[in-house]
Amino acid sequence: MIRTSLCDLLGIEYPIIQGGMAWVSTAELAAAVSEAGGLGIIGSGNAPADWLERQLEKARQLTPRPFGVNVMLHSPHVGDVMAVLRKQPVAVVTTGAGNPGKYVPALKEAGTRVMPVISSVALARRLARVGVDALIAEGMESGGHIGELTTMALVPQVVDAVDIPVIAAGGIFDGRGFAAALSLGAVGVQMGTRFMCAAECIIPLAVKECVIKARDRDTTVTGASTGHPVRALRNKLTRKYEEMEKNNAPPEEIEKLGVGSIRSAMVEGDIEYGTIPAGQVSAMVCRVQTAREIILDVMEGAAEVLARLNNMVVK
Ligand code: TUI
Repeated sequence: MIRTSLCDLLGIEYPIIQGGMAWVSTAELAAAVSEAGGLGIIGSGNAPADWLERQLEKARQLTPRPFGVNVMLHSPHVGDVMAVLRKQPVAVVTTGAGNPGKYVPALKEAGTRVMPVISSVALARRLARVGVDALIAEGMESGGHIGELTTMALVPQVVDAVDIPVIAAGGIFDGRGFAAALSLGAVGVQMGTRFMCAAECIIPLAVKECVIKARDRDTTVTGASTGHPVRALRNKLTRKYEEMEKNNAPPEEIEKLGVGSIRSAMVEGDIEYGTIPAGQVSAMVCRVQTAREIILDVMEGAAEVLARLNNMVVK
């Protein structure tokens, strides 16, 4: 089995973190991932603070193991969500879609490990200086809000720029991706898309079926003209985006298309006019598996890859 410094930093068995996906990463999924030896994350997305409080309670009932919360910094509730996390500290906070710098001191004071998701070297350097514990370098293969660089290009640049642990995200599905991440200098991986199809993930089966059916070119990036590019599975909504972007519609109009649309898909099951954020590895997801099966497949696969590569070294 493979252990890295991330296992000791977070008190986990396997260096695999589950992505904090809005309306997908609920207490059920997070607890299952933590119970299986990874780090489960509750995704607070745009949800209000009382939703998070109920999720924290549920997760604590389901597992005594450490878990984390992802804070989406664009959320209108970000202040209240941070206040909950100061009152009821969790082991780890990850952040997305912005610079969490001003929240770092209070989270650290509460004993929480802070691991922002970043998509550029500049923000990685800035956050390393304010004392975050690790960085999650996310390439544009990911689902959801993305930056410009691929995982292959971003991870080694971030590893070289900072002296704190780096976790790779974006485009990682199995032991091959895990081993690749370690090769780039990462101490672990974050995976989102594969966990969408975990048995313990409570999203509608219709959404899981879309991920399972997806082929290599079935994700697209919408909203680039608004400054908030989002990778999602192609459907009627992404076609509407494409049409509006082609016609140079005003960014405010395009932005409106997305409001509430992740919830429409993930809670209401609207697979046509909801947004289904999913990464380029969707094509590799071909069945529902438990969180434990997913984690063991990645870890066993990675050990095989590393052994195979080691055999190529000529002494
Ligand atoms: O955050 C994500 N994935 C997401 S967030 C989301 S909902 C959303 N809706 C509207 C606007 C924005 C988000 C759906 N999926 N992943 C982590 C991630 N963070 N990817 C890229 C970034 C990022 C981008 C810019 C992090 C920091 C950043 O900083 C800009 C700055 O302020 O310096």
